[in-house]
Amino acid sequence: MSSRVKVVVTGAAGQIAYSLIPRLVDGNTFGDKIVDLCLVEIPQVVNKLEGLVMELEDSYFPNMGEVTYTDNFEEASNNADWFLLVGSIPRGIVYEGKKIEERSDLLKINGGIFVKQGEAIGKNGKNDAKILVVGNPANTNALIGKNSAGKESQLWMAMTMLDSSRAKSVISKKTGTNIKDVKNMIIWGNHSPTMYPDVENVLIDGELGKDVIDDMKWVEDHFLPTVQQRGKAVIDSRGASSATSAAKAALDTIIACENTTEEGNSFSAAVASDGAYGVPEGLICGYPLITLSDGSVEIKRDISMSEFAKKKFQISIDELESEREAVKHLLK
Ligand code: NAX
Repeated sequence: MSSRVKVVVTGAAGQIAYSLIPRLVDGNTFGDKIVDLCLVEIPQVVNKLEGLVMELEDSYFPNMGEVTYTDNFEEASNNADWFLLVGSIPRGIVYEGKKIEERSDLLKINGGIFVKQGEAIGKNGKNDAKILVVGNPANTNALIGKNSAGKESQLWMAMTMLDSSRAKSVISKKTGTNIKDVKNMIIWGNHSPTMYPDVENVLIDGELGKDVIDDMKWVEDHFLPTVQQRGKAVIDSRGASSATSAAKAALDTIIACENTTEEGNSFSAAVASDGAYGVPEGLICGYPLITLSDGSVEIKRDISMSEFAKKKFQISIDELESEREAVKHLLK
């Protein structure tokens, strides 16, 4: 295995990136590897990255390799192992004279960005590059990027780890279990309020959630809405979207991909469906994933779902299909 890893981060001057970037080089996320960073921003703010690079240099990170910044994604993508695509245009901002409120506008604008980034990754990224899309709408951005990259050996993921961590936290509080003993927390579907956090298959101190939590009223009235709406609750309180928890979730996704998954556990991310669990092929859908000892990442296929779970999951699959329909002109 290489002792160096090159990581490209977009949206590098944003709030998630400020929490994320230092921890990529702190010796935990990539272990002993030397981490070369290439930070990418749009031309209007790229110069701000000079200050961030100064701070990184001033922070004493023995695992930090070369650090560069640019507004040229194509150049940045050259020979990279990991791409953390955090940058996207958020809802609510004025873009080319128009306030972006609708999900369809968001899909359109960000879609264009992900076509170009996908092409560059397919052409210049390592053959076994891993790509984690954080920028929303994450699943559909990843769909567009993967389609434009056109390289099956690269692994495209959209981040649902934050949803999984949020769900673990709610379960840990409900059951009085340490969060480290809450495992196999699957997020099915889209990273949106339609996601289905699987309370039946989660392992709580080694026991199945459906045996420990025998309280469907709590599941329907508290658990599901709390997890599904947590992003909004943070925005309502902070006046800004989740940043430090999103950064931690991105790091946890990398760690999960870089290390073999322990027996019985899984981690959450959305990847392209090959028809698994009845999801239409190609949709980037939240699944339980496992990393094998050879480093490959696969969908875990032995999860059984109740009729209740299947119904909830279908709502999210339908939403993913309608998002795919909205961007079909961007798909090759
Ligand atoms: P910020 O607005 O603080 O930062 C975004 C940065 O991306 C800006 O500096 C902007 O200039 C840059 N950017 C935009 N287009 C770019 C491009 N084409 N190339 C490079 N950089 C570009 O947002 P932040 O709070 O950091 O959030 C980033 C994204 O994460 C948003 O789309 C947000 O919705 C999404 N989130 C996703 C989460 C998930 O679990 N998947 C949770 C947290 C967050 O809501």
